[in-house]
Amino acid sequence: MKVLFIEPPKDIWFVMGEYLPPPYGIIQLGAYLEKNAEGVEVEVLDCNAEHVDWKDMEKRIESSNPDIVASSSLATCNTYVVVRTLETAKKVNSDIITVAGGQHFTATSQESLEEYPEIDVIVRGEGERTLTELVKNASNKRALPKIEGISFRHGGKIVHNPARPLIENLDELPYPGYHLVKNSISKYHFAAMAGRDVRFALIEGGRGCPHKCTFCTQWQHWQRTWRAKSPQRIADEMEFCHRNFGSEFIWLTDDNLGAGSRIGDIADEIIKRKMPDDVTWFVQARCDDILRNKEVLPKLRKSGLNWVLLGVENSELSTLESFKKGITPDDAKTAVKLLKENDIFAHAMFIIGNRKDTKESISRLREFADELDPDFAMFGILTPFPGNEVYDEAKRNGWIEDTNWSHYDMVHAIMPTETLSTKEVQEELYKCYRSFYGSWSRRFGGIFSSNEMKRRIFWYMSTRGIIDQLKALF
Ligand code: B12
Ligand code: SF4
Repeated sequence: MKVLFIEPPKDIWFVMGEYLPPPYGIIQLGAYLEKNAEGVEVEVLDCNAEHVDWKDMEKRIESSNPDIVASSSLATCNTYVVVRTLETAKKVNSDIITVAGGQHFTATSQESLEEYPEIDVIVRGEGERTLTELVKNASNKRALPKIEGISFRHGGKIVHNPARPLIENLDELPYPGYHLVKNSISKYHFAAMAGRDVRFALIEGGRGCPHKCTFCTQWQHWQRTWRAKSPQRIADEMEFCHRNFGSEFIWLTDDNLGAGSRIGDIADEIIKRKMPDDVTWFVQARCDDILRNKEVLPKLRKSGLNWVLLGVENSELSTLESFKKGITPDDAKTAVKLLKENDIFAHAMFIIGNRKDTKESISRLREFADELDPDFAMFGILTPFPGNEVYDEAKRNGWIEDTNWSHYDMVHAIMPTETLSTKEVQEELYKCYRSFYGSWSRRFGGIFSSNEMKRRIFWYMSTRGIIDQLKALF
């Protein structure tokens, strides 16, 4: 039995400049299969790293001759490239079993199986155990109804088997399967964040989130729970990636830092590993978690944490409340200040385009961003991703104007607000970037900053035509 995982050719998210990320979800699944499905051969084809286009992909599938082809969308905007990948596999050999998974296909399992005949099976939610059971039983179609966590077609109908319970202890997972992409390791990078020649790796420290923001799909995907690897295990994985694959810029994929002493303990464990100073790491965080953990920020900085993406989201308390975010605009001000005081790059994310947004409220958001003055600001448009509450509400009310999934990337406007058309929301996004990065004093300060990361980001924002690309969208 051979399983070929394919990371399809994907468009980059242009507002972050140029990058090539390792296909973390599938190398994680591949490593789990190797450990738990004896005799199964695992291969990973990363089309982006190997410069494989659609025609070459066909040849690669032919020469690999797999029994199963599996692919992940990561985000909704990649739906069609996954479907095309599985279609290509079927074209090579219609007996290949095609499997899709990840957040988008989990949330749309019924619609996706109705719409895309090239998908045989969708693995919903956590993939490791479900995929392993599927692979072990792949030659016996009669076993499918017993496999928890899958959706598939049977007798002209779409069947959704019951959900599978989650893995209790994430420390039991194997280390991420970077060996499966070892020939591409030196190519993974995030130019704007760490430089073109710095090796970039992702590491997963936890799954899910205890919060329930309306615009986020994460908490629903992980069955409304939050589980974390131990601090020791997280530091071990960082060390493993650094020592074995030369990784120097590490993105911890967690969406929140977690409660209690956890994040400080992670810092202690990383410091104990005595990795070189040029091994740095990044994490996304809630503003209130930064406030709660202010005492340990110096220790985190010492452990190599040099960049934090803060979910600031909005400048109006009423909007934050409608998002069920559970923070205040003042929390954002304090969090940015604390990060800067600790020499940690403060990156803020804002969301525009909620139902009550007007030209005036978005203008106030721009003023707030200006006053907050993070080292780097990113603005996104509220997007009805299948699996978030915004999607359910928007669908119920008929607000969705654009049903092309490839536009669901928080850069394209998908729906209007009560007072702004979809096109006007798009224009407001451009104005946000132009107002933040167009200011001469900020631009000058950024390009000539003593902080290397800030210089790099401002250089990217001013030379890569990102603002022009945003203008071309309306
Ligand atoms: C790192 C990251 C990125 C990185 C790159 C990652 C990469 N490898 O390409 C960058 C910065 C480039 C990025 C960009 C974007 N991202 Co992003 N990103 C993440 C993040 C933080 C981690 C992803 C990860 O590796 N998770 C760990 C792995 C193990 O989890 P997983 O992929 O879900 O896989 C598990 C299961 O879902 C399942 N599974 C998944 N796929 C498959 C496939 C098969 C066959 C099977 C069997 C099972 C299976 O099994 C896996 C193990 O259990 C997630 C949030 C998160 N914590 O997951 C957001 C997230 C995936 N991103 C998101 C979004 C929206 C985007 C962007 C559109 C921009 C944005 N606004 O952030 C762009 C899209 C770019 C593009 N064209 O692909 C959303 C997706 C929402 C959605 N439904 O679309 C997420 C969930 C963030 C959020 N909280 O909303 N992202
Ligand atoms: S936005 Fe962040 S804090 Fe809110 S539910 Fe999603 S992951 Fe959790």
